Amino acid sequence: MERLKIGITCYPTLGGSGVVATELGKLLAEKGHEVHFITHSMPFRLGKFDKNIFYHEVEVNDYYVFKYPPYDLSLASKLAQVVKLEDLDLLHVHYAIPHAVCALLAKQMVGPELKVVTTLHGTDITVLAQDESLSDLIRYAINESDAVTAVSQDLIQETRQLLGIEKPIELAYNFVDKRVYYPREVTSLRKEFAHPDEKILIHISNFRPVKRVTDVVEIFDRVRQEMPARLLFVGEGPELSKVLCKVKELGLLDRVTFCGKQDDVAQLLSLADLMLLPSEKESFGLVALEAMACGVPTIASNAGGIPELITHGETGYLAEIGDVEQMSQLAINLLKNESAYRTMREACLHRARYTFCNDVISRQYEALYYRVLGKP
Ligand code: GMT
Repeated sequence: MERLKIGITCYPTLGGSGVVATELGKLLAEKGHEVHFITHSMPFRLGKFDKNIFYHEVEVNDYYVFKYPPYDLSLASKLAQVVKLEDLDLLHVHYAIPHAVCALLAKQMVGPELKVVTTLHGTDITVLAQDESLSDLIRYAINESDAVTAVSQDLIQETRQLLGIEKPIELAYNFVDKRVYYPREVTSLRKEFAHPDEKILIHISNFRPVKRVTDVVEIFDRVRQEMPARLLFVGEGPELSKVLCKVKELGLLDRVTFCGKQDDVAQLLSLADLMLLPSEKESFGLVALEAMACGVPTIASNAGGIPELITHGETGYLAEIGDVEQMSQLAINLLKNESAYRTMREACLHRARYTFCNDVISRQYEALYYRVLGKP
């Protein structure tokens, strides 16, 4: 197949969309394509040097007349420059706002032969599209992109409903690299976190209100009344102090570890027995897939795209948003039943490996690029 030159723009700091965009770029580079990341800082999962991967930093001019430095214009201008300089075939942008809009502006500048593929990740639709000052712009970004993908069927439906979009939106689930996400050997590391008879529960997020992180504490509190257990929090964000207060209020400080932001998530996941993801909204829930690939089932809320990822009773359990009582009961029953747990763990490994596998999804994106470019 012809080698493509692909530009990728995403949010390069912590977050599932940045992880997916970066991992996809790495996989495409492995397949021999030339991949150019065009972002305001180095994507945090970029890792080691690869001769097919390039990074172009977007610098924002903070001229004194600007009340707000115009990042979006700097990005559009940089995209157009890189496309021309490197002769890129297409831009794959993650998030409609601002990235798709910037890519469309770059396309106006360089010509219609440049193709724009936009991936919707969630909050660009579920939050921003509700804002009337932005909804027309998001609709424009989707309608004018050469192809649009979304990370769950639920997100596709919500996009159609909220914005009245008729254009086809292709489903491209998130994925995990099975060479990175697998149950690691962590016997000695586990001893540093818990006694052998203790269960380890884990929550990983950006601690935004939508994650309902205090529910995690409530669930954990009920679980540890039934069995010896510990809770690991990975990540940081605006709700962290509220969570800390809740942990103190319930007298759980000696049972809870705050690990902060971490790079080697597979290692930490491999320590855990159960992942908790009681979010208000989640268009996919990448972190639950990462847990699944490490053999860790998730107790989650029945929200957004989560049921497309977690099959209730097979690879985890779902309960209504905010129903901490039911979530705790499900967690307790599962952790007490060794054989049910073993079966669920196997199902997790199988589902992550075969349904959300890096090979399958990267091939899907590749096929989409060739189609958009009219290259059979
Ligand atoms: O969930 C977040 O707060 C971050 C956001 C992001 O930009 O990474 O996550 C969204 O995209 C992820 C990758 O596709 C999905 O796994 C998350 O479910 C989605 N978050 C929401 O829909 C709230």
